[in-house]
Amino acid sequence: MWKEASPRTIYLKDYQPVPWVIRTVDLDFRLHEKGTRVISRLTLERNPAFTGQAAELRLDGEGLKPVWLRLDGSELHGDAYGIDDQGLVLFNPPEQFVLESEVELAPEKNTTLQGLYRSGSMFCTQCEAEGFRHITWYLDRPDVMARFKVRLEADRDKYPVLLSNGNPLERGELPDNRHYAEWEDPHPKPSYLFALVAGKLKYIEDSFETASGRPVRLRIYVEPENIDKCDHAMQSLIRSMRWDEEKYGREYDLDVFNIVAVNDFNMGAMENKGLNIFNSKYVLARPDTATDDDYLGIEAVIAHEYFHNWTGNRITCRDWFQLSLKEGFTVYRDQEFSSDMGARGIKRIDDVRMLRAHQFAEDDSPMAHPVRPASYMEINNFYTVTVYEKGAEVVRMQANLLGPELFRKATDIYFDRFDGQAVTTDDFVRCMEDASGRDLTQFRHWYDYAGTPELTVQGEYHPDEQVYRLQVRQSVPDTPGQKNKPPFHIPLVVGLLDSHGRDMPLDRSDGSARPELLEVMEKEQTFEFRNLPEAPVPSLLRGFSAPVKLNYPYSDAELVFLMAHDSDGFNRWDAGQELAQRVLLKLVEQAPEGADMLAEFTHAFHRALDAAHSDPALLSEVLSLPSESLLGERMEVVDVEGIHAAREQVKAHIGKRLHDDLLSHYRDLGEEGEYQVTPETIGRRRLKNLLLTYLTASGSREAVDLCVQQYQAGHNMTDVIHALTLVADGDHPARQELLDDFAARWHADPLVMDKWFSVQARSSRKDTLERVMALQEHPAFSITNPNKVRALIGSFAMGNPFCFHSADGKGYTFLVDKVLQLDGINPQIAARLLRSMARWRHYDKARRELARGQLERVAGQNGISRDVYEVASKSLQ
Ligand code: 0A1
Ligand code: ZN
Repeated sequence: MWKEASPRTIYLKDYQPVPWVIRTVDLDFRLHEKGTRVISRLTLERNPAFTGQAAELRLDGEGLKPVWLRLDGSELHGDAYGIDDQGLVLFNPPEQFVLESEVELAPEKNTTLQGLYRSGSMFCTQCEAEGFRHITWYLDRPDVMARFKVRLEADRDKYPVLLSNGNPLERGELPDNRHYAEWEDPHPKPSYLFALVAGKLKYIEDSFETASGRPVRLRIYVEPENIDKCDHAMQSLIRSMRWDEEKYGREYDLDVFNIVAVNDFNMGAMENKGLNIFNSKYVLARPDTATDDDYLGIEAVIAHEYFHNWTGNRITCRDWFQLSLKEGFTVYRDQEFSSDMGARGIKRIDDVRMLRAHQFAEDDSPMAHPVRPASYMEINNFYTVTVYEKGAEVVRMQANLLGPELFRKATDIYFDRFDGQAVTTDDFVRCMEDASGRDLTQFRHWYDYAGTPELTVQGEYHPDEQVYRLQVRQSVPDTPGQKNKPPFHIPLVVGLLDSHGRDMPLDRSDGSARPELLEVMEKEQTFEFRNLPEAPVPSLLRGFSAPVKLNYPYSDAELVFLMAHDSDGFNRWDAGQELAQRVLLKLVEQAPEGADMLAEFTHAFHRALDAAHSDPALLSEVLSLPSESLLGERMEVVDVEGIHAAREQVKAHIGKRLHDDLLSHYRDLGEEGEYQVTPETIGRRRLKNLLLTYLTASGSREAVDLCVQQYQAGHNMTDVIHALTLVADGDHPARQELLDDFAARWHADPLVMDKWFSVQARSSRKDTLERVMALQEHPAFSITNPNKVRALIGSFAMGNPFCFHSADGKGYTFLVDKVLQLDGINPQIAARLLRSMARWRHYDKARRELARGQLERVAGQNGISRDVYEVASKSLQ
């Protein structure tokens, strides 16, 4: 906690290697319900890479109660060291020495969920980014990589399972009904990858043989009642291990790989070496408890954490500014894995939908920052969609610029060159350059500058020359601390459609070997295509080839044409979305042409719905309306009520006009046989549930009854929760009955109850805020559990713009009350919630004033955390 003055800002430009390095770490944990002790033995020596002058050595350590300290075996004299609230300083240590210490911790009181803490009846840890300093004195920074040996001891009955990183050594019994286990990790690692778990857990086990024949024992540990919900996670792990061998030539490197699911966790999961710790949301699944999206999320997060073993652990980050080195690349890898396992086209649409909704919004907010930030107050605030998802797009662009062979060559160079080191995003890009012989100097702007570039494109056909010219202009908006940015290097993939909707052969006047790939490098640039017998319709930014906003003056008719014919599935979908946005925005404006446009749109919708042989998954993407927040982003001043009303109007119109057709398609798509998680079955369920949404919006009695029937049939959680969501959004007489029924059935399953909280918090009913407040008293709610906070308060603030931004400002006041309450419990979660206010300047004057007042209330609070202070103060800038 900081007090009066503003907290410090840390700058990338100040990076310095450490004066001393740690070679080995021996840790001994004596776990107790009260008075846990940690004994540490570090071997330190001067860092040959450090050239500066340093007489003293500063070790990080926060909230540690010192018991004793020894240097080379002798107790340290009081004048040889100092301790403050940041750590331990040794005033004049020798060139090489052993530092031993014992500290006392209180994990049972740790609600921040960083460092060592308790989740339910177990002990566990979370050390990224700077949690290890809450465990013992250390050089808690990623460029210090050491070999760890860990011994843990605890009560034998309460904590029969004792886990840490690496391979197991011996275990044994101790007096007083205690026992111990020893673990050794042969791979040097930074402290943020340290982990331990102690608890009464059950596991499922499988095995994997690596390509070079190394057997690996795989286990997933969970609380006993969840043992029947681990199979999907295990299968996902096995598929990830095989995929990384096949696609990147990366094998696993320990004898065991353990995963533990915990209920109290700040994020999705953590890639600790050989011992991944997961939020139980990303492990546990059974058809009656988890939705299709949960299943897909589990597959993606299991893969993500596994892939970190190479991209993050073997090769890690030099400093936290380089976070996207591991996160951007690993997200790119998990996206590709999911695409290979499932439906590539759908995955791309879902990823881009999410990027546009969240990352574009962040980039256009006071919290905007580059993929590689230049400064931060609190690093935990930089685990963002920009570092993760935009970072993945930046890797994707490089992969596409190089093509698959050269990209593989580049990643081989990367793994070979940097194994065992802590490196930078620049080192990564240099591998791309070395593999391809290309100069990516200008491309590096993607890492250094924030803001979403905008491309404005115009086309001109010259019949006399049979030439088509595309003029492309780029601009990158100003963002906090960054103005007048230089032009980026933007890969713009295009196609040209003839009047029948077929791709025309592309022949660039500059003779380019990949004519579909326009490399936009200048502020303004013209690309010429020749030998075109007729004027084409351009299909631009195919596959979303760069994370940019695109402006091209398409007529509505051209969008309809692209929707029907574009050979690029992504752009077919995107044309439909653009059309839908236009209609919705016209209705928001209440423009006279809105009604005609809606009629046209409904026609197009109907045609798409009835088209023979369409893929249900893609159809469900095409027929989904853009979200309220996305529409808000297209408006100068967000019209909260107007947007909500327009979306409701369109849904109701389609629901009524196409009622019987929707109904018959709904019936055709009905559940058949046993629940399966395949791209086909997921696609069918998505479409079926979307159709039910439109039907319900029609207000017909029949439709609402269908929801109740679908709920009661209870085939799987996907169908059940969707039906409940629809019923909970209105005032159907069965509403309360179904909500009560659900809670009665699932009250003991925390993950399922999260869905119940979230459904109610997302409802657009007038009484939603009141309900959300009341639900905080529900026995299944807990303010100290991040999943619960996200399900109830997060869903309200981030997933319900209509109610959260209500004109009376009550949403803002409630949120800030919760942020201030949570700040004393878990600052990371508090800061994340507060981000929902960051775009306050995009609203009307009355809302702006209300929001500003609340943000000032936070910023003016004495003793708030660095995490929350940073978000509040930057939001107000
Ligand atoms: N590295 C993890 C995410 C993670 C980050 C921070 C955490 O605590 C503050 C926890 C997890 C990942 O990318 O999955
Ligand atoms: Zn990650």
